[in-house]
Amino acid sequence: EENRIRRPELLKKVMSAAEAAELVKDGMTIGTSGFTPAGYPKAVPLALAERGKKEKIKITLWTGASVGDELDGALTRAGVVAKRLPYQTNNSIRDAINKREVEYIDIHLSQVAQQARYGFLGYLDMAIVEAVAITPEGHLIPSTSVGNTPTFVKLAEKVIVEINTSQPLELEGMHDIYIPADPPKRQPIPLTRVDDRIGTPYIPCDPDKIVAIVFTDIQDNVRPLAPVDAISKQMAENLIEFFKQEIRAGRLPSNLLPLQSGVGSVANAVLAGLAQSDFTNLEFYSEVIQDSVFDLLDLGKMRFVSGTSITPSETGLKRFYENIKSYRQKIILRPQEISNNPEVIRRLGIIAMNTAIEVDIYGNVNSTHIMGTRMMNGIGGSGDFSRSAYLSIFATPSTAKNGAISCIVPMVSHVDHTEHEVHVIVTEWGVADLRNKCPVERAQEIINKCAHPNYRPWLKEYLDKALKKGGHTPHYLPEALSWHIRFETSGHMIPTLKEEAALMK
Ligand code: 0RQ
Repeated sequence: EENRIRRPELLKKVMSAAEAAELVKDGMTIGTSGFTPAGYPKAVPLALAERGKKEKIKITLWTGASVGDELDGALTRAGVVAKRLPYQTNNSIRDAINKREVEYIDIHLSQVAQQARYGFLGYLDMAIVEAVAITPEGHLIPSTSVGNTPTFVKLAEKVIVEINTSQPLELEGMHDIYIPADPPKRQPIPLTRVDDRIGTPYIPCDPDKIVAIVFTDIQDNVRPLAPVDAISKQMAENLIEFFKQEIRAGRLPSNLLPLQSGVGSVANAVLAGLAQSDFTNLEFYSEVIQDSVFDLLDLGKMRFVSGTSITPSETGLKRFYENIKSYRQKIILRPQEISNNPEVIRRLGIIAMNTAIEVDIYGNVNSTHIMGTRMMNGIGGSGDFSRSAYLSIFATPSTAKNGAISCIVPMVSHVDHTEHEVHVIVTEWGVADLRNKCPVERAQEIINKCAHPNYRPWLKEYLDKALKKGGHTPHYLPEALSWHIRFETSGHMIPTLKEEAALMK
């Protein structure tokens, strides 16, 4: 215990998870550690969920990003979560959000901490955070993610610390904690290279705020990674070919620029593709660090990695723990306010690669809403990166649901990233370069390069109808969302021959 709690007076705050959960009161707002099932508190939320099954207790929950089932899942199923922000991926909470049993606020990940400090989100009663150790000063050593923890600890009236002994002490020293001052006193963030350290290796914490310390050894509930399928592999190849063209054209250096990549299989496939390519000396300035980043490091192709969370698969996590001494030389974990900071992203010239649910012919991107209404995961960091990136790339398979859905549509049913900040679209069919093109040129480029051949004639027909209506960004409004409506009523986006014949009558 002394190894983990280095301030002796705090030893008397050690208690069971159930005792700590009693400190949570109905109506509280609670900020937790955790970012993409890494470094989130586990034992206290599970105990709180048990309490929630027996008594009425509702909280507002702020996290870093998605967290494990012990937190989002168990608390939602016990009816404890009244309101939640930001990104989430847990099935229970997603269902509750779409039934509007949980109020959900989807904000850019870089903005959560500053909006909390500015007072936009209300009062923060308590922070519940995972740590690997507490320093003699009472400061906290985070575990596999940093997320919003520094600001939550700063703002919260009370802090519960979960010391997770499954998280190795060797994590100490990997973090770089920096909280910008608030306007009008804000200064430039002094980060000019991916590997710069600008803060402290611990999260500053007033030890008097610590009301409970709970020991646990529940591991991060990491998610399995789907194997790279043929479509993702083809998208990765298309993108790598595009990078090579950009180098030949003198628009990118031979080791590219610092890369950001979102979560999920496509993002992982792109990085896996880079591992097989001949690029070297790559840099990574992103939020999540997935398995393929460890491949790139092991192969000596990646020079340095900066992120806010280690998000590998189960085997990836094992590999990280086993080789932590060498990985920690090349990885820095930062608060998400810094990993995703638009000022830094613009300065470093990041190549941002994120995933779309659907894209329209003019380049607007929907990353969050299925059929325009049902929340998937949230915007995550994609907006932080895409709007400020040197090159902003969105990838999506050209179709979903076995071809019944075209991911290239006449008009997106929800907009997260506008035509103004989307530079490049990639599907398994090709790469649409939208830079320096007016809307109609963009539409032609996207239809010809990215749409599935089965849908190209339909998209062309739509564009022709739209062009007859005229305008700078032509639309034929009676049919702009007709593909979505058709999918909802008949299970596919384009009419079958029979339906088409009926339409003709
Ligand atoms: O659903 O599994 O039920 O079939 O959407 O799609 O292809 O498995 O892709 O897992 O990479 O997720 C955008 C959601 C993609 C993710 C999104 C259905 C499809 C499937 C998932 P099923 P895939 P992925 C990083 C930065 C947020 C923004 C971002 C995401 C399911 O990448 O949340 O990048 N991004 N943030 O069938 C209806 C369509 C569809 C569709 C796919 N057009 N219509 N359903 N699906 N396209 C995150 C952080 O910042 C932490």
